[in-house]
Amino acid sequence: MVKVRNIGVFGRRNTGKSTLVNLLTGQEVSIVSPIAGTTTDAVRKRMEIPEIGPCNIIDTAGVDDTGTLGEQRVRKTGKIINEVDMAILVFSGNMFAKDEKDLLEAFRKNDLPVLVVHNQSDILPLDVDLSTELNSLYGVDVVEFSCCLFDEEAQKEALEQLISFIIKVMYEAIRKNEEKTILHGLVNKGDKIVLVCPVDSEAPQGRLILPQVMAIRDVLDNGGVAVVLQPSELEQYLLESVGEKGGAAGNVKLVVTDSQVFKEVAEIVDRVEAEYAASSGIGGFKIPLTSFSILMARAKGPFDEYLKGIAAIDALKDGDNVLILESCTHHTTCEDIGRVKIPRGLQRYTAERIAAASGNDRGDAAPVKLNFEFVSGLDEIPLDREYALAVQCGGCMVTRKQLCNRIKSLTEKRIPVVNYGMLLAHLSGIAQRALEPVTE
Ligand SMILES: Nc1nc2c(ncn2[C@@H]2O[C@H](COP(=O)(O)OP(=O)(O)O)[C@@H](O)[C@H]2O)c(=O)[nH]1
Ligand SMILES: [Mg+2]
Repeated sequence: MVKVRNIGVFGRRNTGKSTLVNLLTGQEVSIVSPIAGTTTDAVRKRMEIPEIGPCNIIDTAGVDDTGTLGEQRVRKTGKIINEVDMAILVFSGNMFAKDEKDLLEAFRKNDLPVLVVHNQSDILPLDVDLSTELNSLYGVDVVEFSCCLFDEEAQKEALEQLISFIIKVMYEAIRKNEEKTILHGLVNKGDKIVLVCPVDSEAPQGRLILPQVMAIRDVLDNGGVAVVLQPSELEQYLLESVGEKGGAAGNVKLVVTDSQVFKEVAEIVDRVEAEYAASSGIGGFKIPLTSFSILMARAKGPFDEYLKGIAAIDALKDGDNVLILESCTHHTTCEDIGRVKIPRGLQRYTAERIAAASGNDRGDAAPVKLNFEFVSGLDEIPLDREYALAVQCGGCMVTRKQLCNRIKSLTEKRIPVVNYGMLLAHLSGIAQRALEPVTE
């Protein structure tokens, strides 16, 4: 899967942002004019950057826009800061003042690498002292640039130099935000990783699902051995492998299973452990067991926040507000999980937990009503209400950075967050065991 990176172009009006975007992408995509405020909406254009691959260049409205409409545009620009992997800050005429400083501050808050471009340098060249000062104060590269050079060769050369700076900053961005692999830190050379992949009616025709493929690849990349089997083959395999190698040493490093069959798999693992203890007389032999959804949560999002969020599930009470964040709007199975499965499961679980806590039978628990609110895609999160919990979807359609930024806006307000997979694991009582191998 090829990843598309996002680059936002920011700055005041009339600094030549749209002209620069057009030049970079080699196409007339944004309307350019000397009238301030021409670009009213963010314009995205795809371009291929050498070494980096496909990128969306996002042209934004000037941050110095005024009036009600202007304010809306400025807000939208702020939203884009949350979505991009790196920023290009355009200024000109050596005017580096409040707007530019505010932007740098916003980038810094988001841990967003930035390249500063002094445009329109044909009109007024970049002041070298200013450049040095910006570099030492903010640690940014400042590139002197012009979109309107007469000499075609010189323009081409300048553009190439600019792109090489973009590549440099993008590398920094990638290094900072690279998604972790699904098994990061869990598999070393020679490790045997058993992947339990049920092929049932829910499995896609003729292929494996993404987390399974990712896990196989990760094992291969690390020189491990991937054993892929269905639940029905697991017990026999584990027994043989334990018998052969004689116990824990050099044996199965980890079993990863689909959550749907977690309990069944856990029972098998327990049986094998007990059988080994009985036949060898050596106790305490454990085969670590986790689930694909726990591994995905660990690879994709702010896992430590999710771990903290789990406690909040057990503190929910009647009338609490719960926010469901669906980052992929089109995916029907995800939608079903977010709109139906989680609300229903969470209310039932909470009712039973409250009943059990007060010594009542879970069977005649008083129903609990939670108020669910849904936010789709990267829409703005309504943070004016109090939420007892937020539940984020797996986030397969968004980047790690986008996901982490979104969740940061919640945790800053002390709203606990979990994700779909971890919530479902907790509701079905498997979270604790599935988390064990990944939380020591
Ligand atoms: N001389 C000169 N004019 C430029 C340069 N870049 C952009 N312009 C002009 O500056 C004006 C504003 O450009 P535009 O791209 O619309 O600015 P934006 O508001 O930042 O998007 C237009 O008239 C452009 O032709 C440059 O490097 N040199
Ligand atoms: Mg513009």
